[in-house]
Amino acid sequence: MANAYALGEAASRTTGQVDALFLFITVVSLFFFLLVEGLLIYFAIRYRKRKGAEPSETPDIRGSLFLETVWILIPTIVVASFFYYGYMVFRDIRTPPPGATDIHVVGRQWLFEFRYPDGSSSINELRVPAGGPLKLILSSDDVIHSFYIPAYRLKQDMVPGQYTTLYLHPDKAGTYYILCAEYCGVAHSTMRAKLIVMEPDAYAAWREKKKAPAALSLAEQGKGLVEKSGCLGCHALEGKEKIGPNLGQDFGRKVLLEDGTSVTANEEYLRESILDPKAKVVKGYPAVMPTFKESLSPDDVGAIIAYLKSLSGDKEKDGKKEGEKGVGKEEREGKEAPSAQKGKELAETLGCLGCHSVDGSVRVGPSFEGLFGRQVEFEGGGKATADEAYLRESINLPRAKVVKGFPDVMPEFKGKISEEDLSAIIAYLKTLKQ
Ligand code: HEC
Ligand code: HEC
Ligand SMILES: [Cu+2]
Repeated sequence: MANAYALGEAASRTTGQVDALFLFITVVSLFFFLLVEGLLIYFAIRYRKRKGAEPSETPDIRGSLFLETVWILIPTIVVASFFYYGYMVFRDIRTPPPGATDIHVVGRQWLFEFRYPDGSSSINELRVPAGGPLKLILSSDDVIHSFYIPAYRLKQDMVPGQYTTLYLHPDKAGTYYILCAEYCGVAHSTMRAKLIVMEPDAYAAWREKKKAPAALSLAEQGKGLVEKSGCLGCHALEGKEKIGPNLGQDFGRKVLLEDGTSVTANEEYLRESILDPKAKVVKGYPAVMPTFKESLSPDDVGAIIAYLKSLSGDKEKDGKKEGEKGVGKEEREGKEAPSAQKGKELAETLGCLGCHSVDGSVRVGPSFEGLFGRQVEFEGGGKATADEAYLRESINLPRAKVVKGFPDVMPEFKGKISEEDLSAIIAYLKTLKQ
């Protein structure tokens, strides 16, 4: 997998495409490199100055139209073929596959969060069935990250305040690394997640076993937000228009703008329309829509967009099937006693160790070493003993009590990790004596 020329393992169709392109460019370049260098060395030897040879006059050679044409034409064809082949692969990778499942991915210092159509979410683990294509809608909560799947040969920036997209074809079951490929702060190197592609049967069985998904699907959460935020005062869904355009129009349609240009109504356009409505004003409408930057979180906007998409024409295709087809967060099975070993693995995979050391040194957060039973002082006064209840709260809702002298940057894990996992992590923390 690590080897870019390992053509054998086609984890995804993009793997083979990118590798073949790479191989083509390398082989052609190598051929011309050897040809040119070979001739150079050959001529240098063949026409070298020999000892005792008569000095001879350099022949007066003028241009050769034939030769010059050949050496302009051949490199032009070679370079044009690189471009053409590269462009064809690029175009195929960027073309939306029909029927793709939407998954929102948020990059955060230093973890990846995945939000699925059924309303569930997971951290550092993207679990999907093999076969169906995926559309990842990427964004960032803080700085620029880069979403990189080496086994698929795909990489895409995650930019704060903007959506970017990446299409995946999980063709082959297996576990693949997802890495952050853009330096994003001290714990950048620990920012990694797993893409777990399961056989459809195994996936269905796993979903069957896991607990019911979150109460509301992503689109349903979006519906609630649209009703609550007053959008419907200005927008009808269908039929007679109010002040703004109807919200139930087709996703992906062309929208004519006031300045005469047009845009495709994709996720990025919808996001911008909600957060920065003045940036692109729809033709024939007054620019009166207020911004919702302050009142809607990035997660809320993602949910609203899922709702707007479900209203549009492809609701049969996407909205209904989400129930069975959508992918959900992992609920680890089994009721075994919380084991410190499992807690250790979790602390690694969830990115805790990116911010917390286990050797007493201070990273972004306090060290885990000797934490259990320690007296902790809080920002703004107050103290507590680090007992189980305290650890539990610190992990679920870190904002509730912020440790003195540390920034309030730890992400919430409430609802992102199961009860068993939490117990396992706490069991692990208890083993880290000084
Ligand atoms: C004060 C009235 C008003 C409110 C409230 C309002 N909008 Fe708008 N909206 C408009 C108008 C007018 C336009 C068309 C002009 C423009 O593009 O700014 C528009 C445009 C849009 C567009 C682009 C539509 C298209 O067809 O291209 C979207 C999407 C949108 N609004 C979503 C929302 C959402 C979601 C909310 C609630 C969170 C909301 N709006 C609240 C008045 C409003
Ligand atoms: C983005 C960096 C970051 C990540 C990731 C992170 N933490 Fe933290 N954590 C902090 C910071 C900063 C503090 C101190 C401020 C506070 O209390 O919120 C903290 C505080 C804590 C505390 C309280 C420590 C004390 O001395 O009282 C515990 C327990 C804790 N984290 C556990 C975890 C666990 C378990 C994980 C993984 C599931 C995790 N953290 C992931 C940054 C992080
Ligand atoms: Cu990153």
